[in-house]
Amino acid sequence: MDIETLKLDLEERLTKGRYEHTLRVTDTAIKLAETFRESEENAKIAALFHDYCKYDSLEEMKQTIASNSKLPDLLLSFHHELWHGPVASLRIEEKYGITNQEIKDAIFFHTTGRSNMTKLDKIIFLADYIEPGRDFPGLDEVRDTAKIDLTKACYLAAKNTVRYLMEKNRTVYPDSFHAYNDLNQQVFGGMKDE
Ligand code: DGI
Ligand code: FE
Ligand code: FE
Repeated sequence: MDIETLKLDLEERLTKGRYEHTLRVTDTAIKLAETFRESEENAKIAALFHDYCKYDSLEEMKQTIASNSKLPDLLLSFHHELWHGPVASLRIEEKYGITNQEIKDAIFFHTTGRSNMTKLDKIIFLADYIEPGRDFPGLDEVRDTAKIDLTKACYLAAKNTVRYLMEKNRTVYPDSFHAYNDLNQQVFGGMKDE
């Protein structure tokens, strides 16, 4: 795949701000891959494509989800912000022939996370959260943790996201809860709550 062609495609599909976010996520993901010994090439491709469908028409995404058995219909009962990752995981196979399941999954789950996240899932989920353009409460702790413990940093990001959604009275997609619970058990050793 020619990265320069892909970047031109991204620049056309995304706003300037979103394109710049994508480049910052890509840099961050490559650094995390280096630190935590994951394929830098896979991190780069997954990061470049993670928001590929961010501005696709809602009608078109709805049709794609409803008609494709790989995308759960449950998505349609939740906020449309959750659609762009799963839809992108299909589009990049159609348009760029990307069949690598790890890359497709990291893109699919980048917004919510999931149970049993792969290392690449964690890298993309975290890079999207901590890229230098972001500014959330609690971000400094997540950024510091990301230098030494990938799973714990993802746990903090997942916890902050679930808490934020609840505070705003938004619904929480099941995979976001599954990510939170599973990362909690990975960090705290799966001890029974006391
Ligand atoms: O695409 P980005 O803006 O870079 O970031 P993203 O894909 O992580 O998140 C997009 C939005 O999705 C963000 O405003 C928070 C929201 N979101 C994340 N998890 C959930 C969620 N919204 C709902 N309703 N439920 C979730 O579980
Ligand atoms: Fe996104
Ligand atoms: Fe993003």
